[in-house]
Amino acid sequence: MLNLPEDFIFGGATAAYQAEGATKEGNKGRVAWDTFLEKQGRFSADPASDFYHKYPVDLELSERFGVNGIRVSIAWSRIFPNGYGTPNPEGVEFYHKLFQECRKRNVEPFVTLHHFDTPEVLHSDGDFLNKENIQHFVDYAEFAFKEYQEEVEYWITFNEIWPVSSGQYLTGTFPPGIRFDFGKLIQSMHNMMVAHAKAVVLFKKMNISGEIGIVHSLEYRYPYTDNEEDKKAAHIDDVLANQFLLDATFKGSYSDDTMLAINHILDINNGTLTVEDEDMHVLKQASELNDFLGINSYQSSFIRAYDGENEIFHNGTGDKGTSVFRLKGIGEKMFDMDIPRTDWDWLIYPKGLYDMMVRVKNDYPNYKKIYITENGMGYKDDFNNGVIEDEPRIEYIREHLEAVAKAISDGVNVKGYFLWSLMDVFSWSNGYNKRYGLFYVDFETQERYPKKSAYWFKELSETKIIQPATSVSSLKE
Ligand code: BGP
Repeated sequence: MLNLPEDFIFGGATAAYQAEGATKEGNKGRVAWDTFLEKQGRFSADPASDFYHKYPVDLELSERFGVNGIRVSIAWSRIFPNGYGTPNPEGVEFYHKLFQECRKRNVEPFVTLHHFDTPEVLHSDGDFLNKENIQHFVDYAEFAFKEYQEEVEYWITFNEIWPVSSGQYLTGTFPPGIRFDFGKLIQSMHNMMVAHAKAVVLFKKMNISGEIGIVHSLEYRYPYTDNEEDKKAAHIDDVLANQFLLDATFKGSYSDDTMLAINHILDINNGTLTVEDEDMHVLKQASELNDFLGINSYQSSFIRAYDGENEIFHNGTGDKGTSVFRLKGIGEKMFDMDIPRTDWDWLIYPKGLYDMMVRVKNDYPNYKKIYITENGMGYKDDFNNGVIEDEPRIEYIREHLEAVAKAISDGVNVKGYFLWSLMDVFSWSNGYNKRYGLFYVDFETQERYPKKSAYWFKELSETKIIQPATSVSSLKE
């Protein structure tokens, strides 16, 4: 059996919009998601997990179950309801109380400034396609660094630039719901990286204690077959989702190989990218200043060459086998390999996580350290009188932690793992039936129930030994 290091963080992850609920309380400003979800009418971010009121319960549970780190995000629109201007005292105070509670429970907060929830005023003014909004983000970051410097040691600028930009401009599953606009997609990713870089440079200039990094969703792309077309397709898809952002983060420039693939994608799809000298200057400056990289990883992709028209069907209901993802001149995601997948068609392939960590170490040797900031299994948990036997989730976590332990023994500097999610939360494009938590949330009563995985995680955190699910002797404490 494999071990994890003594000083390892055994964390749980959340995000403001998915956990807090209370979207109309405390003078919070609206976010684009509020309007987007109202129009869809499927579900809303109220009540979510009511973390706005229940955070003391979740942190008490964390402490009791060996969770010694938590990812939370600040809702920008609680602090600045319109994205800029005068701070809202109730919002500012809420996060002071939250961080103090984390300290009280010995749970280290890793705080994200932007987890998909730009204030609506700025979002409808172009979000990060509008360069003025970069400055609003940096001003908000500066306020947060100053205000919470006594309580927060670990800062994350952005959560997942690829998924948020592709949700907005490629798949249309995020507001403003635009599809197949590759120009906007890549421009948004670049501009968000500039915003990240400016915030990092500022943080270091402010000379306050603590560390700063970024979280990328990094999912390995493998060719479907060994033929040259599929290898090329997997490479182009990888550049779009992974390499473009890794280059920006750690090289502070886009390599020729990266730009070849990006220009190919833009040419085929009639898009353009504008990059200014000033942007590249700040990317370069920040590239040596990141204290850590957060990797979010849930699945891997197997890509086959594809030259037909763009076509995407998002499986947002858990009807296994309904996903379609084919991009013109890039590639098509394949699902018919002998690899298990979740009901949402996410391929369970822990080797992909291992390969990605090793790749970061080899290709971006200035990465300093890695936290796995999200990994976990969306599952339709069976609630049986308060007992939730979620063995498939334990198995999923176990296999991925083994990949982490193996990467560590192969020289990758990994310092922690945050399970997505600490407790069940609201899922952006799937609603409430896709559960990930260690703690089951009854969304009507807001009661929490530790799942079998929580007992397993507690043992793991105490022993640092990655055991099979059968090691959990009892579901009662
Ligand atoms: C990541 C996001 C999280 C979370 C997770 C699970 O991309 O950072 O916010 O939602 O994915 O995704 P989903 O809820 O779509 O299953």
